[in-house]
This record gives sequence, structure tokens and C-alpha cells, in this order.
Amino acid sequence: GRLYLNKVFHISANKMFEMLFTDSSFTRKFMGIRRITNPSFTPWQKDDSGNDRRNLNYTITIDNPLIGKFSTATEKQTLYKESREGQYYLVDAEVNTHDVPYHDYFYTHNRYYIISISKRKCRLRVYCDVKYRKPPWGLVKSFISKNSWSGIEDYFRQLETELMEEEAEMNQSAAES
Ligand code: YK8
Repeated sequence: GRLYLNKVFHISANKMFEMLFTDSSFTRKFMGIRRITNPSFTPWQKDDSGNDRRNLNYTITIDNPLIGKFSTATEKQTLYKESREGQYYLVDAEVNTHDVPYHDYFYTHNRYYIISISKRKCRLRVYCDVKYRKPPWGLVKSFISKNSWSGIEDYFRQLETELMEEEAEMNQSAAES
């Protein structure tokens, strides 16, 4: 996969996990900014292999006039059992967009690492990959990959910006108290 985000934040690892992977006010706010609507989340639940899983459903807003304005999406997240609360979290997410052209050909795989650096700092790393379910015709493949990478890049650039905002606000109020 390609590395899309690799940054140290003045936010503890468990706070970062809570912000990104629970039904948090940060998630709600970020979805609002990205015009992601109708979100529904299942709670984290252990599967047979001992990992935790949850599913997200939402509607994304798309700016590309060639594609259509909206698509429903499902995101299946796995929190691996190797994760250690407060220390180290590894989450895989598989994102399927159901209403875009050629949606049955591809999905997106995102891997999130949250690594504690100190009591109040963590590193966040995100890798992304576009995966194919069946081999697309060359032109279709380049169409899918071009549109996917630009969308993914945009999303994670904005996630980084919003996390930095949140970090600044959190550390501001910590300094005042
Ligand atoms: C998640 C990857 C591709 C998809 C989109 C597909 C166009 C296909 C065009 C045809 C619309 C929140 C994206 C960007 C939608 C948004 C997805 C998000 C950002 C003509 C071939 C949704 C992370 C994520 C992963 C993949 C993104 C899609 O948390 O271009």
C-alpha cells in the first residue's frame, strides 16, 4: 500500500483510537466536513479468531460530475488482537462504494497504525491500497485507479488537517486549566 499519513500528534494513543474508531464527536464533525451522511455504526465485537470487528454504513458525497453525486458505502473494520490498549492499535478497513460505476470491480483497503510514543503523544500511520475483485479492462482500471487515488489523497490530507486542529484545541484547553 501507499503511505498516506505518517505523523506524530500531541494526543495520547487511546484518545486517538477513541477519536477515529468510536462514535466520537470528532468522527461526527469530520463526517460533516466531508459531507458523509446517514452514518450507522455497529459496536466493536469479538469474532471467532479473537479480533474485534465493526461495520459502518454511510453515504458519501462525490464532487466528480462524471460519477454522480452520492454513493452508499460500507466499511468493515478489524481491530487486531495484537493491539495493546493505550500502546498500540492496528485497524484494517475495507471500504466498498456501492453506487459508483464499476463498483463490483474494486474496493479500498486502509490500514491504520496508532503507536504510543509517550503519555501524551502518538504516531498515526495510514496505508491505502486499491484492490481488484476481478481484472478490469485496461482503460477501466486506469479510470478506477486515477479516481480512487485522488479521492483517497484528498480525504487523508483533510483528516491530517482536522486532527491538527483538534490537537491544537485540546492542548490549548489543557494549558488553560
Ligand atoms: C473512508 C475510493 C474511491 C471512491 C471514489 C470512486 C470513484 C470511482 C469512479 C469510477 C468516489 C471514507 C472514494 C474516493 C470514495 C470515498 C472513500 C473514503 C474516503 C468512474 C471508476 C470514504 C475512507 C475512504 C476510502 C476510499 C474512498 C473511495 O473512511 O473515488
